[in-house]
Amino acid sequence: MSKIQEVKEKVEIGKTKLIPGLVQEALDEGNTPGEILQAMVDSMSVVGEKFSSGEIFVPEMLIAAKAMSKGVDVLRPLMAGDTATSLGTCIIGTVAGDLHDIGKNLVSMMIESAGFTIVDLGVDVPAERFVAAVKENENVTLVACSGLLTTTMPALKEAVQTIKASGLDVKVIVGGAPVTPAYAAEIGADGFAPDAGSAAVKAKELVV
Ligand code: B1M
Repeated sequence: MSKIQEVKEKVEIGKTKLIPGLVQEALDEGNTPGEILQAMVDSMSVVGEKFSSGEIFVPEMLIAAKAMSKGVDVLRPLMAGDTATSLGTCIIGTVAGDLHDIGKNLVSMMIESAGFTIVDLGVDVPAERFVAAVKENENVTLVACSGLLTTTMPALKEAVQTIKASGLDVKVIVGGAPVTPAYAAEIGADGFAPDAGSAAVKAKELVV
């Protein structure tokens, strides 16, 4: 079995301690960081399907997520690229009621590599916290809000609308599995991206 296949399988079953070593071996085998990342993203899709079908439960989903995070830690320095901060500061967080952070962390990494300074508010971030963070930090040009649950889509709407109502001069980008371009437009976001790579492209586009 190839190392990349092994990474995929071991993330699925949450073998957290093995993952950093396996990711390194997959790199040594000549796989690119992007290919390894995609393998781990695919693992999480499998985990999601197994959860939906009742084959696994929240604890298994959680350990798989931890395993993926360990793998991302190994890839991060290789994917970070140029960290020039000329595009200003980006406040990022997962919206209120939502604890999913893997996608948000990948988006954060890619937006940082596009040239933003990142202030990460973590998960379960209330709308007002985004506004406060814009005021507390210097040269904030962008707020990035992630939401993974259909039940937290209203929180995404509240975040965008609270930021817009504050009158602060910042762009807002939204994304996450249930978010569509139409929903992003409907709630008044300036931008939407379906994945981490395109979030970085869109982020740059919004502020230059
Ligand atoms: Co949860 N979960 N989860 N979960 N979980 C999903 C999302 C789910 C689809 C699983 C399923 O049923 N198949 C489902 C949501 C269904 C729905 O709403 N339609 C679900 C559910 C139901 C739940 C709970 C309610 C389960 C329960 O308790 N009964 C619960 C909710 C807790 C809460 O948040 N309040 C819950 C809990 C959890 C864990 C804590 C156990 C764990 C998260 C751990 C963590 O994140 N640290 C977890 C996990 C791991 C998942 C799955 C399996 C994987 C998520 C993930 O990390 N994907 C997920 C199933 C799935 O996604 N297929 C699932 C990999 C990641 C790279 O992709 O996050 O989509 P993603 O990010 C992508 C894009 O979406 C996009 O770019 C990213 C990278 O390319 N993107 C943006 C994300 N944010 C963006 C922002 C942008 C732009 C793009 O601009 C700002």
